Amino acid sequence: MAELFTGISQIRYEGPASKNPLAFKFYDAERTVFGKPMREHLPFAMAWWHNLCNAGKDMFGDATADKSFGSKSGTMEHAKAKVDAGFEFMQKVGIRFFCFHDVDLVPEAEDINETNRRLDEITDYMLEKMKSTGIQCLWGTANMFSNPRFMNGAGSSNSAEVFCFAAAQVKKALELTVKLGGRGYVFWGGREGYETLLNTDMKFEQENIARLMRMAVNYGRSIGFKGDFYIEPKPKEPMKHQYDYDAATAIGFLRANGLDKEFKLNIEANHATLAGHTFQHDLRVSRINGMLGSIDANQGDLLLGWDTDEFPFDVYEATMCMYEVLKSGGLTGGFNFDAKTRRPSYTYEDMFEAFILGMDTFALGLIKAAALIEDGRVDAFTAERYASYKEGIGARIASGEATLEECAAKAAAAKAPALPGSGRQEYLESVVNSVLFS
Ligand code: XUL
Ligand code: CO
Repeated sequence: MAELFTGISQIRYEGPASKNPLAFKFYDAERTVFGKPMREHLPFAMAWWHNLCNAGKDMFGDATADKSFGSKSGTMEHAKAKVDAGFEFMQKVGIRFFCFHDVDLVPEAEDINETNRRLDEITDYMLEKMKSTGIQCLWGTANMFSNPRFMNGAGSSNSAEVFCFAAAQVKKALELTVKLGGRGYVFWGGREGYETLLNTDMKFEQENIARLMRMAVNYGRSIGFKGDFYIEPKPKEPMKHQYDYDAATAIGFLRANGLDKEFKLNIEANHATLAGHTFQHDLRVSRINGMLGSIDANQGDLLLGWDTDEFPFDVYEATMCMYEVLKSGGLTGGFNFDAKTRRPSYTYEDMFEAFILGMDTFALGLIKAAALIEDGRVDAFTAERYASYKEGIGARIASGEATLEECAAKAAAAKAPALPGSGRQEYLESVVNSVLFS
């Protein structure tokens, strides 16, 4: 196989002073931070769909990038060329994982049996590459939102035939994930939602989504899938309302349907902000519920109201993300760059520079989050803020022993409580700045 990205060699760490666009400034894979090498903290993954399939087409204009990789789109030859390109790219940039949807890998045929045959062929080819490079699969998923048949959703479709087709895709995508040794399997409910409540049986639709997930768990476990299932929340887009709105909603749904032991969450930065939260908020909700599994590492544009899937460059956000990840004891999944270069950044160099940006941003986030924890002032202040629950009536409340009457008696004896201590937000923000910029 001929080299595709000629003129671009292995991307190396050159340090913060480097001006080389094709070098890492902060991501130093072997550098130990918080007790382990950066590459162990940061299992980065390439999203097959963005990096190898997306050529910059949007609803106002055609593709700007050439992702043909030397062959004709819609053919198995092109599917193989994408595998070649993807593995060369991942090796050169030093990425050890990838994520895929079924239809990212091969062109979909009219007949699902033919699509599945193509998927078998391409994954045989991918397995060879995985063996020779050591690159692994982070997670797999089924695209149950692009084809017109999924206009009303997959598990939530009003059509039982469509539900069955979705089930067939999930079955195959699970088999492929097992074949490729994937760490996880994702459900992103792209069209699992509604456009209008006037035609929607919300209760039935949500129950059916849970049924599809339960079927997937049962089948996955029966074929030896030992990884985590993930829900990837998103509030809207493409649907007006999506049922997996945010982390809290998805956790409630999983618990209500007895799926919370099998599932964790895959939190995407841009989805959290679309839900009106910070990225850190959804990570925190997942972490405190023991369900932070994996991350779709990208960034939105707060001036735009849609999912822009930008490569992350906001070091403050990455620091707060890595703070949650370190407090969570790491991820069972990884950091998937569910991100695309901007439409005017259409060259092969741009693809590399985008990953360098994302990896450097998360490396900085890791370094700064570790420094914030080691500094200790933020954590110590937060712990101290709840000191009144350490003894007396506070301790009895926290242990669940206190009664309403007991609390009321305490309040009556004191006549009125003193004001709680200052929240000192401005002081804490300046601590963060001093850690970030020292
Ligand atoms: C869409 C999105 C998806 C999922 C996988 O917003 O994030 O690419 O990550 O289906
Ligand atoms: Co995503």
